[in-house]
Amino acid sequence: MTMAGESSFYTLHYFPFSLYSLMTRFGLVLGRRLNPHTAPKVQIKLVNLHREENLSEEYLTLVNPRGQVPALTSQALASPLTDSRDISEWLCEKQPELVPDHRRTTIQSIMDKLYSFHAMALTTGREERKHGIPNRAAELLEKKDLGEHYRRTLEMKSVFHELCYNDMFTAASIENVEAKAREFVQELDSALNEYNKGQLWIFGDRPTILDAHAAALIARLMDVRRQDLLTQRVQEYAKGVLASEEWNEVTHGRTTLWNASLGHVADLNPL
Ligand SMILES: N[C@@H](CCC(=O)N[C@@H](CS)C(=O)NCC(=O)O)C(=O)O
Repeated sequence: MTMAGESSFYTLHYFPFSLYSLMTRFGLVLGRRLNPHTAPKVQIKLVNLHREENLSEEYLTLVNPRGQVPALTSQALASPLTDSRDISEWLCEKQPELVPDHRRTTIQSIMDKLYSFHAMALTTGREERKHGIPNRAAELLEKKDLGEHYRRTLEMKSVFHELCYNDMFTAASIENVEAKAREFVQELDSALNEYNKGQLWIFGDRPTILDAHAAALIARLMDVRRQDLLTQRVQEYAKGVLASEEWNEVTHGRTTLWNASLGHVADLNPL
């Protein structure tokens, strides 16, 4: 049996083209670079959203009833962590060097801004926005031969889907998310102006948990050509991070968005 403590093993349920998964994995990589001795042992497990593995009975029951990635499981946890911010907070408790005391207030304030909106409203293409994100859980519920338990888990996922995605693409909601994204970018820009001085990471030569989240979000915004939301300074910072070994360890040179030239996600090696 695995006991809680330093030797515990964790599993990060992960999809390589999920923004919030990328943020989480980048945090793990940066923490390990800062201090390999305190870095938790985390294996990365693919949850292939393209094959709806997030809607399997096993995933919905044992990992995340919301059917989303990322999620962190372990016998050392009382229950799975099913939100990227919760996973990062757990990581920062284990590796406090990711949140240096004298930067804590700034980091928390910019993280609050980053988590004040869901980036999907900004990164979904025009056509998809028109039709909305299909509720596949509701479609699966049409099947006649579902077991009672699986039916209940799909019903919960379907309700969550409606809550999460129903109003995401209305003009008012997109306008609101764009305004929040600009506030995040503005505050990041000010922090870069004050602390960065041409170095790789936001606060100089050592990364923090904020680099993991901010750089991944900016990478995605650049991948979907939303430079209109970014400042020049923020783009320069992100370009530096995206050229780093640390980012390469997460993406292996891939973009944050899947395209056919990358092949099937199930065949990606390394993940
Ligand atoms: N608040 C969550 C958001 C996670 C999220 O939106 N995950 C997306 C991929 S980036 C997902 O799993 N989508 C599949 C679905 O919702 O069915 C977090 O920060 O972890």
